[in-house]
Amino acid sequence: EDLGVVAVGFSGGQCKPGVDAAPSALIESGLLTQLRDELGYKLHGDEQVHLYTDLVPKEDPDYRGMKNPLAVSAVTRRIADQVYEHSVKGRMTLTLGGDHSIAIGTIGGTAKATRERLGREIAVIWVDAHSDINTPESSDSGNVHGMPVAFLTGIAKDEREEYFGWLRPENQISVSKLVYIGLRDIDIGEKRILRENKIKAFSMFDVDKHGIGRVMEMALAHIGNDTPIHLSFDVDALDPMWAPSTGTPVRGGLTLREGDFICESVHETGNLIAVDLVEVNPSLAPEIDQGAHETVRAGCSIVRCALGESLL
Ligand code: DIR
Ligand code: MN
Ligand code: MN
Ligand code: MN
Repeated sequence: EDLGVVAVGFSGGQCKPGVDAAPSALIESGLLTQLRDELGYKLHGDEQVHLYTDLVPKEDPDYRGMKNPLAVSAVTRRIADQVYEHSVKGRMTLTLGGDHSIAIGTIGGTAKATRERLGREIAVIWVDAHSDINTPESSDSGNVHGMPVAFLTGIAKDEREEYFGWLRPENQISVSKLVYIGLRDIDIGEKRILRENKIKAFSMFDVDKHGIGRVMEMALAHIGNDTPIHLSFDVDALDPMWAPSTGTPVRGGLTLREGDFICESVHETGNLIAVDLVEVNPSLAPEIDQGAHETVRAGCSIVRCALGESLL
């Protein structure tokens, strides 16, 4: 099977340096080699980590409270093109981030490619401790990695091309085809948005109450069984015990096995078209070397499970 790989060394959607080093760390630990040699994928792409420095302007003042708005908009616009080029050819697409703002590009790209190729809307499974659905106005932090879902659904928008106005209807997803898993740290404004838009969300409460097996049945039933699925996995969905090296760790998260199970279940549908793995930050951890190693290892496991490892 063909696999398009996009390695995104970008950290401008939040304020902590280091998340840009994740793709190299994941690749150096052998992830792509495993996908090629053990899972049998034919890899496509330039096999280089993109830093997009040419797209980062010298001056990038806050706009509607957003930090680095011109840079994040320009970089995600470029990522949307990269992902689109793979996805429109029918390739499974893997994007290694980078902070979660990059999903504006990855999902913007697959949404457009899938409309063109299959005439279909995609569904998105967003696995995260956070719901990343702040509007610029509801955000306390101004970090765009807390806003990608708002821009992708049209809940947040801007007229100006250079401030995400480049997102067109064909790049967007509908709120009814969005499902969250793993939530446990949601801002007040986000809660209102989730409620008002009746968005399907399985928090850690639901994982504890029903078990991950039943949660995945319900999540996939909501999506329907022949809808193309884009899986966007924020490593902070995992408990810091398994993934300490991330910008905003929140205790009480998924076990690594629960994270792997989510990915295996999505793979098993046969409808997966794209995977993002984001927010691995090898420079952050209480015990840095050990923590970074464990987090990279967890990230590799998540990706391998999504791409079909360990299903008989
Ligand atoms: C917070 C934290 N909700 C914000 N968000 C994220 O900044 O909007 N941390 N995504 O990963
Ligand atoms: Mn998160
Ligand atoms: Mn996130
Ligand atoms: Mn398979």
